[in-house]
Amino acid sequence: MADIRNTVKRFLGEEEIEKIEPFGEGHINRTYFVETAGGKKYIMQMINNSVFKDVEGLMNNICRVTGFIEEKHPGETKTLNFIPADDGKYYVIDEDGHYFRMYVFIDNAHTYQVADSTDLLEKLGDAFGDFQNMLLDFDASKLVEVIPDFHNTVKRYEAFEKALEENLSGRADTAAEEIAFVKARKDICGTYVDRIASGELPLRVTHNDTKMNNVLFYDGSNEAACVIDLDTIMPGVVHYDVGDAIRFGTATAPEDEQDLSKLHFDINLYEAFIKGFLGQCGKTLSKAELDLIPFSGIMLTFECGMRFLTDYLNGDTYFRTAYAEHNLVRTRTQFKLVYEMEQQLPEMKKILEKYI
Ligand code: ADP
Ligand code: GN1
Ligand code: MG
Repeated sequence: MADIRNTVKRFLGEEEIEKIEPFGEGHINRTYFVETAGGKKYIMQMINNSVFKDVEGLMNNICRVTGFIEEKHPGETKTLNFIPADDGKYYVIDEDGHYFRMYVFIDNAHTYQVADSTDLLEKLGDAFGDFQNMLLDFDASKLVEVIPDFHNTVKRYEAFEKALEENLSGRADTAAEEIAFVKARKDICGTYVDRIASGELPLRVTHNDTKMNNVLFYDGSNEAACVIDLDTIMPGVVHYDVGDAIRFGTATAPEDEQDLSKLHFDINLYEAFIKGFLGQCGKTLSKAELDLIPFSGIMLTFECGMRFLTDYLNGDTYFRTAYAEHNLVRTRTQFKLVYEMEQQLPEMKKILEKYI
């Protein structure tokens, strides 16, 4: 097995390493915190190569985007700062064939798994709105589509149907209610995909994984420092980013809460997010885009739940799980949120009007 210290060396040369330890809670990559004897701090990540097949393309995307932001805001910590390896590339392949990258650790900052206030959600909206603004004039044709059809909900539905038919895990009968929940919503899957195809909704540069724990907030002031986890930056509609942020940020309990009585969609958190987000980039959005913002939370939460369920049916081959029912537990939280958002859609629309 490859020695992780040798991988660190490829980035940091002969600097003496004090600490290398696992970090963070992501479902896809493996994250390590690295500290040198001189007190310099870094994040090193093992990139999940079965999810991200084209690591070269992925790192090119990230370096282009971070370079673009850094050029606009030099020295402001508005984005991540990647470290080149000894061969000048921004990733390293170790002896076991694993891909790694490294970037500067942002000190005195933290992430949230669950929101503790509307103030936080407004700041979250602000951070993602600002991210959208910074990339408005970025040439999307320079980006490779790292995971094709990532938020193509119609294709995600097809993948669900295939998983159900194959039932590789043999667990379909333990998820009958969740399967029925998905089937009853087949007709919503085309909401965004169809309008992209017709040209009604424009493609922008989107982050596509706007969970609240992908924004760092400074300790003390609690101001947003920067948006992280840049793997899935690709062309997309604004609703992917708004919807996924609503999915995660407006929930009153974590994504894998087992006690569903603790979990609700909190419309006050939704309002705060919309206020922050539209305050930043509302003026750049068309009427067609704005009209479909309230529904985006439903769509992205449904899609995510369907992906968890698909993975459960396939036998947990995509998302990292800690126990056998983990993906089913995640599915249930998502579908409870979808249900509550559906009930409150008219209210969500009214709130949007307030901030246009
Ligand atoms: P994953 O794809 O596994 O979600 P992330 O890139 O989101 O990986 O990183 C995982 C966690 O590591 C984040 O939620 C955050 O807490 C922490 N983290 C990542 N990058 C930095 C950084 N530059 N500075 C400080 N903490 C970071
Ligand atoms: C994954 O890597 P992480 O944990 O930030 C997933 C997202 C899901 C999310 C659900 C590349 O994100 O799409 O919304 O889990 N990322 C990928 O928590 O599939
Ligand atoms: Mg993350």
